[in-house]
Parts: sequence; structure tokens; C-alpha cells
Amino acid sequence: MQKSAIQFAIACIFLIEFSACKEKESPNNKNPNPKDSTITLELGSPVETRPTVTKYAPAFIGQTRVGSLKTKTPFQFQILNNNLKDPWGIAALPNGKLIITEQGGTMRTMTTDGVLSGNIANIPPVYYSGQGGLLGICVDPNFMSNRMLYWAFSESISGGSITSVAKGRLSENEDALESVSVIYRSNTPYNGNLHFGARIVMDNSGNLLISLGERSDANIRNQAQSVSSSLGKVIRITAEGQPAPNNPKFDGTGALEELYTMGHRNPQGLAIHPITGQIWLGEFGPKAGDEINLLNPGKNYGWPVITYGIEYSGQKVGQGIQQKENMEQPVYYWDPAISPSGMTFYKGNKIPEWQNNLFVGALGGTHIARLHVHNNKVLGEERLLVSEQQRFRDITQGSDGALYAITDAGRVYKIDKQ
Ligand SMILES: [Ca+2]
Repeated sequence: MQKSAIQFAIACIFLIEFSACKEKESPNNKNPNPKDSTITLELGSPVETRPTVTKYAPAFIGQTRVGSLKTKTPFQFQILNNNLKDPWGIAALPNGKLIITEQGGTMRTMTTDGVLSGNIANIPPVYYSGQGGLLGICVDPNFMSNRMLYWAFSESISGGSITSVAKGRLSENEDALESVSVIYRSNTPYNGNLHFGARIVMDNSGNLLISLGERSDANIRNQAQSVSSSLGKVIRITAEGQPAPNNPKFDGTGALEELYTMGHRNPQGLAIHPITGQIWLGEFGPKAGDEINLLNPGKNYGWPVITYGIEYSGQKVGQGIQQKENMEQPVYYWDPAISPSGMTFYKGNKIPEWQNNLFVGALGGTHIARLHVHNNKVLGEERLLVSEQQRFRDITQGSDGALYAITDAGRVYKIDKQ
């Protein structure tokens, strides 16, 4: 059978499966999100029409190329500002403004009218090279009382560069950070400027989760499988930078206490599901094999042992396998790659069919991927803002309920109901 025919069959099966699923969603059914069951999902053929790069088969139906969705509620987008320089992270402040990092080492606030502040003072120096610099940003859920910000960045130290985490209090007039301290430094310096990971979120228990890349090169990336290295991991630390209490225990010599999950390549997306509180992660595969993972603490996500991608040279990665015992499968993957970067769940209600959907900024893909997530599966996919041809670096939801996205060209988009 032709690959396209197989994919069409998969799309049809999904439509049937989901219809069956909807039938069961009565008020007596324990659906964690009752509002979700009111949404009708009409799936078309997959959004991806290019041929696959690999010949690898998914581990389960719906792991890649699910049926397409189309937003029915009229929505609009506008460019609020196009004067940022290499923006990397965006997060919402509870006062209605947004806070944005620029890779070169600056941080600024922006109003939802697009008015940018000057550079906020007292940011520690960053290693600004390649994919490094001032990177992910996180606003404390208790910002109203403590005004704390946390950020991830690359730093140059003896022996190379690392991913680090700092925190500081945003001054009342928002022009400076106060009581700034670096609370975490990766234990594995490496001479290179790729794969820092560096997305950061605070979970419902007040601990920080930070994604760390495996530094890309063939001679270092195996450390994603080493429990004594912070490379290729998600770590979970307290706001003081200590390993979080009740972190999982990893087997092996010198296992780091801050580890949460292992076996990641370059994870640049982290988001907390609004209903389940679970942590979702996006990561770049090599040539193909970009992944969305649902993080279960203590688990191994497989890189570079299993992957749905191949080397940029075209050769297989390692043994060229996609599944292995004790290694987790991605919830979803892309072949060819779209380069998934920052991502967020939509918690608003203005566009009902977007509720609890995952929005993923695509760099190489030059769009925003909307994934309909249901019971920890991806059921449908839509590509938004395709016409803009922008490399979308990060996306967040403002306190006004609109989505805000930044692009490598320095733009800030607002996306909202019409
Ligand atoms: Ca994986």
C-alpha cells in the first residue's frame, strides 16, 4: 500500500475511534474535562503533505500525521511590535503586561498594545553564541505578592558553556531586577554553542522544571543516557535551586538528585496541562523525529538510543531503532521536522474549540501548530499563521486570554477572537 493511502486510512480510523469515544462521554463518564466532550472534532486529511524523510513506522495509530482540524470561531492576529532582537522567551505578568527575553542578554516588558520598555537592569552576563544566550522565562504564580522571575540562560565557565538558572525580583517600577542570584548551574560544561534546551516552568507545587539539551555533537550527546550528567535531561529544583523534594530516584552511579526525566535531545518546549497538571515537553529530533512527550517522572525518553529521526547525513542514528523496553514513546512526532520550540496550553474560553489544546511554535515549519489533546493523545492538528512565514520561537497566553507569540525576526503577534 502507498504511504499516503496508509495515512488516509489512519485518519479515517481516528474519526471513527473518536466518534465512538464521544458516544461514551455521558455525564456519568469520568471525563477529566467535561467541557472537552462538547467539542465536535471534524478531521480532514493530515496537514503534512510532504513525503516522510524516514521509512519508520509509528508505534501506535495517531502518533504522527493525525487528521487536520480547522478553527471555526473567527479569530484574528496582528503584529504588535517588530523591533525585538532575537526574542526567545515570552511570559505573562498578572498586571496584563508581557515579559520577553532577548537572546543577547536583555529582558523587557511589553504592554498588550505593543509598547516595549527599555532593558531591565541587573541581568547576569550570558554566553551569547549560536543557540545560547538569555533564554526561557518563567513568572512565579505568586508574582502578585513576591514579584519573582526565573530564567534560564547559557553561561560561559571554565571548560565550556553550560545551561544555568537565575532568579530575581522585578522592581516595582519594572526597570530592574533585585536580589538576583544564579540558583543552578549544569554540572557538564562543553565547548559548543548548540542544544542548551533552557525552557523553564514552575509546577503546581512551586518547584521549577527546566529542560537541558544534550549539546548536539556525537561525542557528547550520549550523556543524555547518563544519570550523572545534567545534559539531555529535565531537572526539577526548588526556587532556591536545590533538588526538589520527592524527585524520582534514578538508578546508577552518581545519579543527580535534580533529575526528573532523561533521554532528551534538545527540548525547547515545556507546558503544564491546565487540567491534569502534567508536564508536556517538545523537543527537536535530528533530521525528522521532532517529538511531543508527556513527562512521567523517572522515565527515560530514549535519545539517542531510540528516535524517529535520522542523522543530517542521512545515516541512521545508533542502531536505527524506534522502540526499546524501558524507554518512553513520544505522544506525537513529526516527520519531516517542523522544529518545535516554545509551547503553551490554551486556557481561555473565547475560542471554545481551542480549550486545553497545545499550541507549539514551529521554527523551520514557520507556523504555529495547534494540537487537540484528549486523554493524553493528540487527536487533531492545525497549522496557524502559515501565511506569516515566521520562525515562531515561543508562545504564551496573556492575562487577557489572548495568545502572544514571538518570532526570530523580532515580531510579537497577538492572536485572539475576532
Ligand atoms: Ca524520545
